[in-house]
Amino acid sequence: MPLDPQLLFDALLKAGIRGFSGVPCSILNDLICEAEASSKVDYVAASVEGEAVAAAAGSWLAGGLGVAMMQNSGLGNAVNPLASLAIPYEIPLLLLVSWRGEPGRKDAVHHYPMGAATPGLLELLGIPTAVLREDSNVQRSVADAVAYMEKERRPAALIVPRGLFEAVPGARARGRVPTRERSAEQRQAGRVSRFGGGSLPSRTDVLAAYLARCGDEAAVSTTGYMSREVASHALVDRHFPMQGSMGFAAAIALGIARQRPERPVFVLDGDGALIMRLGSLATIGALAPPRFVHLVIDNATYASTGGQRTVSPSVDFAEVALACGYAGAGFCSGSDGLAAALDWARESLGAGPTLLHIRVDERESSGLERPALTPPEIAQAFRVGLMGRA
Ligand SMILES: Cc1ncc(C[n+]2csc(CCOP(=O)(O)OP(=O)(O)O)c2C)c(N)n1
Repeated sequence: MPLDPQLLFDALLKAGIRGFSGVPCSILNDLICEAEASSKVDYVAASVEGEAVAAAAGSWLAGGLGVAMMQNSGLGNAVNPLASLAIPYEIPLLLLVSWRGEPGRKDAVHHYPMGAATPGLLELLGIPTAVLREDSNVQRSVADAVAYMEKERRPAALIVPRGLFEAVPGARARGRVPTRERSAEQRQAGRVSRFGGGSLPSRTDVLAAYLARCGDEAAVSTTGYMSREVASHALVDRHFPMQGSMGFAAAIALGIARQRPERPVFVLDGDGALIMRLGSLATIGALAPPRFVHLVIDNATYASTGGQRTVSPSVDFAEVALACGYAGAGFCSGSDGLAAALDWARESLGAGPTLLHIRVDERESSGLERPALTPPEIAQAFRVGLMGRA
């Protein structure tokens, strides 16, 4: 006898999970429809499974608890933020993974390789996994997974096979996920604010100007030299200098913003990192967190790995952000305009997500070390700092 999908939704609620995010699978359709429609939870319709993991991590960093839902085909898309963010930073989050291509069951051929690999892949990552079956006590399985997550401060996974849940007839996204089309006026309204003059600043100059204005605010910085430099200021009760999960700084910040919408959140992104996960602009633009400022510090290189060229010179991040629904976007192309650009970005708080693209030169501070604190210490300090603040 198939189970009622409401059982799983209720069990997740009972376990204290409120930050739902995911990429759909037909097996999880009813659950996702319920998450979209329910006012008791928050649902982030992610652009890719790794973004769902990063958003769930952000929920926890802001004092909540999240679940990332995905088809097992997308587990590969989630491995990087699991292996380099959730596990090393000891961030509990639940994975709800459907099981296409389960060995011994008929399915589309392209699902078989991942179907065979799914439990082993999770095991290789050291993520304890339970397979839900028709005779499972769903509430107990969820409660056990969450108890483990909170005790061990690690991710845990539940696998949902095909046919386990009876399909709710006509279940369709009834959505609180914004389905609003942007009006012609809104599409027209977005204009890039331009700042500049003088030579290009360095990343260090930008960071100093940013800290002078916004140093008290919560911020997530991208992997590599950026986070090393942020960490050198030792403001871990408000800055999360992420190492790993390249490209997902904005998705982590989105998870934070959804958990704590009243708090401003800044992202200190890199051009290479943003290009890697450009899809997050669409998610953020659509969900429109009101106090979200996305700074893209663009040196046109992957500086942290030796200065190889990125394709950023041909990418207009500000226009892309506006096209994705950001409320405002700016471009700063010279030191003389830096202060005004950052003031403009700060003043945009409350109006919806804003992206400020700042061109910098390739100068680097010398002797930047990795953060002195361990990843779990950083995550804990940030979480405590954020939870303790109004
Ligand atoms: C998924 C993944 N791919 C590649 C890397 C290696 N890596 C670390 S930092 C970095 C460069 C990031 O470039 P950018 O975002 O432009 O920042 P910059 O280094 O220029 O400050 C790369 C490629 C990684 N950590 N993770």
